[in-house]
Amino acid sequence: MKYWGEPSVYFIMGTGNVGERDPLTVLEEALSAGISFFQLREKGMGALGGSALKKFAQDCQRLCRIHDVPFIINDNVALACEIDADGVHIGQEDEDAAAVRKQIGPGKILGVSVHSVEEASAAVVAGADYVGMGPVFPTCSKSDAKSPAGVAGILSVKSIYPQLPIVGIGGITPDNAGHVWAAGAEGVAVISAIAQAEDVALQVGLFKKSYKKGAVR
Ligand code: 3NM
Repeated sequence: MKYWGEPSVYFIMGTGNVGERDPLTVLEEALSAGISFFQLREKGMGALGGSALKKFAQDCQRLCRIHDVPFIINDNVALACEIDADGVHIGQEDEDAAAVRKQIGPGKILGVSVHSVEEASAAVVAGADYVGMGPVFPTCSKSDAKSPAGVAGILSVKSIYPQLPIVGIGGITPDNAGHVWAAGAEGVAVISAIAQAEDVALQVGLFKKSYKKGAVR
């Protein structure tokens, strides 16, 4: 499994993000179209829990394995350990990153959401493999999202940690992704623009193409 070899389209989804569609069909389409990461983020009203969440997570994991794509779980270290997910992603309000690294061990992927150089430094010290920075643009997918910050944070973290993989997140579409690539991000993390796309495969393809248009490295 390779992680950051090429520009990453990092798809994030929970059962609440796909409207009337079947989330596993959406995931299968996104995987077939070439996403590089998948994060299960089961939040909000009607979110699955307990054995239903575990089963859904295992179904997602099975699809990711077929496509050799890392399967990351948002903010549920116990579930990630129980089903042997490839990694965990946490926010600043979740468990302490160093404690999570200890629980999942050195071989798993740890992602941390950060909003400043200070938070990025702390994430690096705690053993993060990558950081998510956002929201870059306005988003409706996270009720407690901060104000959109554009790509300024990505630029400043990149200037200090050039080797640290960064994924931009928040309101990213194929049309605006070029700004995120141009800032030096390794990936674009996306919920709604893929989960709610009429044609998921086409949309993933457009995200991949946006790299060629946007990157000015
Ligand atoms: N985290 P969409 S913004 C899950 O700023 C999440 O840390 C954010 O969804 C952050 O692609 C966000 O639909 C929502 O805007 C991203």
